[in-house]
Amino acid sequence: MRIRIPKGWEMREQDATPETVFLNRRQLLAAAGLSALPAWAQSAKRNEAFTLDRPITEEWAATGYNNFYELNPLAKEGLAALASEFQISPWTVELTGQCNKPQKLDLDDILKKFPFEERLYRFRCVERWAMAVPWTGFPLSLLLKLADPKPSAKYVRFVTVNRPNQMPGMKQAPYPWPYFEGLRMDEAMNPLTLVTTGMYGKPLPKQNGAPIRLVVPWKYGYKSIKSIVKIEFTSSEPPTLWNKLNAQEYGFYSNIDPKKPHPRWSQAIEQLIPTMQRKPTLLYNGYEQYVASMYKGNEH
Ligand SMILES: Nc1nc2c(c(=O)[nH]1)N[C@H]1C(S)=C(S)[C@@H](COP(=O)(O)O)O[C@H]1N2
Ligand SMILES: [Mo]
Repeated sequence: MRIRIPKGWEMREQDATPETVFLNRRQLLAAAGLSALPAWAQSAKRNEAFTLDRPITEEWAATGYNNFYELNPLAKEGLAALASEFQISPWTVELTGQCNKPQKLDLDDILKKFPFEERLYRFRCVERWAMAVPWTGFPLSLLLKLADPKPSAKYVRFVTVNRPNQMPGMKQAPYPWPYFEGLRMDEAMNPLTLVTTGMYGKPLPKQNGAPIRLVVPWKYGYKSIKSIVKIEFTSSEPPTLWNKLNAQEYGFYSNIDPKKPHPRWSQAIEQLIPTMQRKPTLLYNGYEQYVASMYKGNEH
């Protein structure tokens, strides 16, 4: 029997170059030191536990249609251009309040310290627009545990950076800046609650809350606070910006519920950007199995 030895030009590529062709383009560029992607983004594997009932929103839509009142309280489009002065490096996040190890963490330390993964999450604004995004991040619980919260820590308060000279919207509207939000301790420690530094495999764009934000997928979007500089453990329920502005319309919990209308509109339907295709709203945005046990049903 004659063994036919393939000619060089007949060889499949992976026979010729055993290692490299099994790397994807992103990894190849990174190996050559040519990638703009940071190491944490390259190593973040998709967590297959989180699946969607809809396509991933096109990146241009999720990064081009935003709510970030510090940049512009009146518009959702064109916010990237308004963020040109916003400096996101260096950046520190302070852990403080009812904890044994208060500390300030440099963003670079955070990026090195935690096991980054990619998760596909549905995201729903209280105004009814919705999207589905691949976020890169890690569970907030890991960051909180670093500070060793005391038993008296029952809630967590989050604060956004306060830079009126870099964020033109802050001088446009008389909100009680800086933006502030909060979660109950069990919500903050829930494995779904994600600290996020990237989306679509890249660092977060400024208009989406660079360099570090929260993503709380079973709650209306305003709970997912952007550009965080301070995380404080508190013994009582912290005030939140939207609740302070209008307590009738925006509660502390803000869990997504199709049966609980906003005082000015129904929440039964949501609309997927950019087509605004209508979809039924899901209880807890479809995350009931992960979060329902935390609630008695009277939270709002
Ligand atoms: N600091 C800060 N965080 C914020 C907001 C904001 O105006 N300022 N808007 C919230 C609202 S209302 C929504 S719907 C989401 C929007 O996130 P996205 O622009 O990434 O879609 O961010 C939330 N986080
Ligand atoms: Mo929102």
